Amino acid sequence: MAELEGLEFGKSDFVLLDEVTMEQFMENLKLRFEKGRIYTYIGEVVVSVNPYRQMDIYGKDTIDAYRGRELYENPPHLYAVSDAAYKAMKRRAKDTCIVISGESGAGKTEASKYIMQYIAAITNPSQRVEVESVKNVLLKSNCVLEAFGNAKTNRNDNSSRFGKYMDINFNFNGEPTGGHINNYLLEKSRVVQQHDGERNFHSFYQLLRGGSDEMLESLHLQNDPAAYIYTKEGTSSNDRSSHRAVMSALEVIGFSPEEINSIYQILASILLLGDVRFESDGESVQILGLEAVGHVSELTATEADSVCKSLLFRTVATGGGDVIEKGHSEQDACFGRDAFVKALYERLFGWIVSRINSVIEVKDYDPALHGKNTVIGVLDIYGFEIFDNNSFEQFCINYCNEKLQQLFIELILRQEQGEYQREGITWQHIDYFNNQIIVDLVEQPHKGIISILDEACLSVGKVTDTVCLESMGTKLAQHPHYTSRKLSPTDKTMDFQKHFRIRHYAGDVTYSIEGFLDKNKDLLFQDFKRLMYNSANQVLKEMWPDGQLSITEVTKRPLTAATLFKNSIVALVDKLGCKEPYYVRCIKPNEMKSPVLFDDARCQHQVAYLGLMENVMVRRAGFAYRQHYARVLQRYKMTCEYTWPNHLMGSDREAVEAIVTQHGFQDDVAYGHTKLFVRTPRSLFTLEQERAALIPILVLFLQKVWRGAL
Ligand code: AD9
Ligand code: MG
Repeated sequence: MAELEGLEFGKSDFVLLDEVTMEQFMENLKLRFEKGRIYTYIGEVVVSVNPYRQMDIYGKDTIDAYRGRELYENPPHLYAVSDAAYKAMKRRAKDTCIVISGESGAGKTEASKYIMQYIAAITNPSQRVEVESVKNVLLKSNCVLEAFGNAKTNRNDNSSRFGKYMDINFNFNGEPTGGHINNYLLEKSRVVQQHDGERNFHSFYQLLRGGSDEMLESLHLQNDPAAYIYTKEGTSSNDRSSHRAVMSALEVIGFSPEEINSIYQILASILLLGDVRFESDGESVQILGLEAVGHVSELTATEADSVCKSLLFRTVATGGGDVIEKGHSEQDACFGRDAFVKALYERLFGWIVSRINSVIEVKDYDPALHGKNTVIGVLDIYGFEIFDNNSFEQFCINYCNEKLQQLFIELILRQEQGEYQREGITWQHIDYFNNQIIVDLVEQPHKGIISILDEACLSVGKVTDTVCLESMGTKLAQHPHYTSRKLSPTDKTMDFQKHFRIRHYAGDVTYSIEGFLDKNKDLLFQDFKRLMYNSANQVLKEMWPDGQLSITEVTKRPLTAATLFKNSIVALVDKLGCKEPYYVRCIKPNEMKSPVLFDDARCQHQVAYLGLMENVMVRRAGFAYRQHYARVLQRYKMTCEYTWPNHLMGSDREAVEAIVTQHGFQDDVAYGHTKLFVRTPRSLFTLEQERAALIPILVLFLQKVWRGAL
């Protein structure tokens, strides 16, 4: 529980609400937001409301105030949980993680950056060069990953279009020695298509607006995003300065000039490929825009003929073991080109991440010599998404949020239960919605949606999206969280041919099945892979190791996109599950990016689906407040005649018992082995009020002592 601030700022911990009702919760959240208090606790969980304005709460003074302090000694802040995670890691050699969740635009990425800045600021006081360099790379990596992985969406001008989990490694001294970044499901479809009012990834505009004339000329580009199909939507005023920042970050991280050049050659190739068109004369298909193809071949260090061939033909193995070249239809050629540029971008992004990892990887660490290598993980992953049109990407993202919610429930309950057991106090059960049933709906082998999708993708005959939807409708008819129009014929908002709906923990989402199978298959013609593998550019070649297989060697079907994603999320959850978790739950106050507007209905919805009420209830089930005896004594000893000015009891626990008894709330507490547990906040307020009333008297008394009046 946080240090009690003045009540004009509301309650700094939701467990201190007089009653746990939605009304009181919202009243407190709103009051604090209006008073500029954007952080509030639920026990050790930080609830954060996006202020949409620069707050003067992240400077050096604030960092110093939180450094090494306990959670309740200062007003709620991200720095306090960062410090708690750091202390747990340093003092108890625990691996910890900070999980940041909330919907798009709620402030997750900003929070993750403040957390990293805090950790960087409090470590390596002796300024050791190797440690400084690791910290520098960790901080600079944000700038690069945001350039390549973020984009303007209708919800957030700087929306992360990938999930990120970063481990920071520490040596026995608590100094960062390295790290590792995992990235999840980059939204690569954005490269070829964006919703109205949205943009492509920042990197393209930064290059076109910020690249020097010389650079653009060598890349065969014009300095105008509107000239390219992929970037014709909007520019932003800071693209130019961001380009410089990214270039310098790449250098600091350790990318060589050749590597940096290759990155921009790939971006340019993508932009140029976007403008390539195809035309059919009824018999064969031709490329319109051969000049662009020539530039692409130069930029990718491949033969122009081979580029053309990969765009127009695919090599297939016949049943008899022969290899033939089959010409594309116009439609196939477009599909192939789109798949190719998406894969180029995705592999570029993956390569950048692995290149950063190779720089910050912990090398030569010998636990026998250096002690245990501990880790703090920071998770900043896309929040729950409900759009007007929800597709495969939203399905994956929302599944991921179900998994994280499941982990939250498990860890928070497990932690709570663990604490009661350790302290020898009886645990009381609390009812909460367990979303395991929805997780199962998506991921269960043979029965879940992912299995049904995979089955449709792997079947020999041509299964369409609609047929797959039909099959889902039949197999999942009984599931309480699944609806299709067939099951709910009167529902006019759903199209029987197209839609299915999942009742997620965060609300109902109607998905359009269109494109699900293609996105799940994620087919890329082998010819493109071989083309890239045969590039004379080593960087490019390195990104396409699977291009070395000849067509007759490619026998195994690759795993589908949904299964790959599921596997990576299951691995992530396992990783988080064995660490001590800290949570930051972000709330977006309004849709207008306004610093003054608190949209009650929107906020209440988020509070409900983030399970914050349940969180408060679990935290209070039994006991709202718990604290070590020594701390309780220190804070409240002045309120009891047996403990002030000096306690004459045997132990701290006995002294605390005396305080509790004097104030008459002995029926409201339990005595753990090391901590006092208080059931209702009211008891604590009695103590606080008494303490507050005594302080002026005490100050007067001390002033008199100083003046020698006594
Ligand atoms: V998404 O799921 O990646 O689309 P996030 O990451 O939750 O989303 P982000 O951190 O990018 O949201 O925050 C959105 C915007 O809100 C930022 O660009 C800032 O303009 C603003 N923001 C968020 N947190 C803060 C803050 N602590 N102080 C000031 C903030 N502004
Ligand atoms: Mg983000």
